Amino acid sequence: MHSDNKLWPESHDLTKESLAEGVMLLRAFCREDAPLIYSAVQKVDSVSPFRQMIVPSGHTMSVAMTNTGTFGWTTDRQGYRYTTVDPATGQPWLQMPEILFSLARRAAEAAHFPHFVPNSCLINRYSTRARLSLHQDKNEEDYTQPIVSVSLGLPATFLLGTLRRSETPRRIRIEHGDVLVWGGPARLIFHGVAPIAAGTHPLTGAFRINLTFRHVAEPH
Ligand SMILES: O=C(O)CCC(=O)C(=O)O
Ligand SMILES: [Mn+2]
Repeated sequence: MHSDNKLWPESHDLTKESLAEGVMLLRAFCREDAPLIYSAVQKVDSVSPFRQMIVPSGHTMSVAMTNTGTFGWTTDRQGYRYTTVDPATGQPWLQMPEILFSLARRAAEAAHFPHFVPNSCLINRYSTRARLSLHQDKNEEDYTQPIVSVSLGLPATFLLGTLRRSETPRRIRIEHGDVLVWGGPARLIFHGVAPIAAGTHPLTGAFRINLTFRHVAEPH
């Protein structure tokens, strides 16, 4: 009798890969819904267009960003923060489309985080050579909820670090439709994205799109 599946419930499941304690890769989790998710991204872009933001050092990010949800992540020379209004338009960020909210909740649940309530979705658009250097997601001021990271379009090499910046990150290939979830003991891991290789994807063309869902603490 095979007891493997009981001992290692997820190691034989090709679609669910535990990468570290609190880090789960859900391969192809949203591949079928990708066209609908991408339509939602285009709707967000029509309200709050993708823009390349400036970091406090004065550099312009290679990744273009927008947001949907109550809170949107932004940066300028003054620093990183969450806002309820898009600084570029002076209008609130688009309310999070139901398809995105429910996707994030289902993914978190599949990764054993059953109580995720995302109120922020940062959307990253990578063109060729765009990259994201090693960082922690820590502007949320609430680390009890996980991060759900949905990827569409061109593939990427995700840099999966640990809680220490000095440790060399693992290189994980992330493809269209993959969802990566990290939380609990892994909530503050360092991570990043290596430069995107040139290519064309049937859905997103010359881009990689990443949606990062988070729960941001309400201001008090
Ligand atoms: O694009 C990705 O896969 C990661 C994005 C990310 O880490 C972020 O937006 O903070
Ligand atoms: Mn991040």
